[in-house]
Amino acid sequence: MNRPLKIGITCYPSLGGSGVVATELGKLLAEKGHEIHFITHSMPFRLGKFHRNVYYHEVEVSDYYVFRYPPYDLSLASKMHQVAELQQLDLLHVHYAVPHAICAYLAKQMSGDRLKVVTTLHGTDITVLAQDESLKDIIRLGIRSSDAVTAVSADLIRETCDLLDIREPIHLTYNFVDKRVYYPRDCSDLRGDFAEPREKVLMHISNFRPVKRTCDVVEIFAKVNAKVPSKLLLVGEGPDLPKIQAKINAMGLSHRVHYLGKQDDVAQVISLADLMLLPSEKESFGLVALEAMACGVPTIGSLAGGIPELVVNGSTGFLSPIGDTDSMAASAVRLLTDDALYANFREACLIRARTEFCNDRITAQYEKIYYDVLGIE
Ligand code: GMT
Repeated sequence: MNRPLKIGITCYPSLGGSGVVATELGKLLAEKGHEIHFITHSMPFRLGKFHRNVYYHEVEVSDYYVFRYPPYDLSLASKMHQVAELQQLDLLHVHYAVPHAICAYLAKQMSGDRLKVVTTLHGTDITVLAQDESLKDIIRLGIRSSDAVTAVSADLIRETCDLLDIREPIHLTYNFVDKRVYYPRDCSDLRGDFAEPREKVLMHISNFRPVKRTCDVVEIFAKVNAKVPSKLLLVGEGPDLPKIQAKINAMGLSHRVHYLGKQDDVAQVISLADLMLLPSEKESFGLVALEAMACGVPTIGSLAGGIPELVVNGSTGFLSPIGDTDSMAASAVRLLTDDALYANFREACLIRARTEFCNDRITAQYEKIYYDVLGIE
């Protein structure tokens, strides 16, 4: 057994799949005996109670009067360096190329080459930001100056290499779910709060940004509901939510939709659903489809980004071209009206989540990357 490591983790600590993955990874590594130092502007929302071997260092931004824009990136880089020195960190594992990989690069310049940097790409840093010519070079620097780079899907690796002309290897490290948390929960009591026994429950969870195509969620739901009496549970909040609410009202569906807002206990909420809807325009991975899979809930989604690497079309869900709501609705109706088919999909979901995307497997992959960059056999 190799020696335990001292690891600094930086992520976006508020809601979002990347923050969830970074926080859960930190907690799992801490359980394995590593010392984890979160270096973020606020407490990662999934950190919750006290955990042995987990520490939190808050980045405070100077509001010195000459600053028109308080320099968060410089404060973060300085904090990374300070924590690295004080705690004798072995490495920084940053989630997102900008600004985190750049801040880690600066911290390494201050601390010296003994401090290694591992960067995980989650998607929007590449699929959205790297499209912006003014940011391309700095994202490329963040990636090239890291000692190791990982990405959450093969599709994201391909897009990163194409867009940024990256030749260095990028490790494929899929996202994971903790099998102790994500499993089918008994929701028989709770389900009655949202749906009649004869009704099916469709669910969408996101930050309601345009990339999620939440209008398609409503379209799919309307088409399904016309054939199979159903309820739609919308979880999360974001810029497109008012538009969606207006659409739902205009379509006369408001009595069939429940808005659950932001929810912490996602495994419990997902267990209420029969199907997860994920018709995104872009999705480097689609963590919510994995969370649903682990709870035995198949996904109806789009053939976007990394979704097909996660959802096996025709086995753990059905995928259709982006925007093809007719096809997505038809697939949903097929699954909801064939009990034997649905049972097969549910079983396939549980097996796939437990084998391919289980926390033990992915955590071990990250540990190997850490030991490799540190030159520890
Ligand atoms: O999807 C979002 O808008 C949030 C974003 C994030 O920063 O958490 O999600 C990205 O990272 C997740 C974790 O790796 C992935 O599951 C999401 O697919 C990815 N989002 C996009 O690619 C749009």
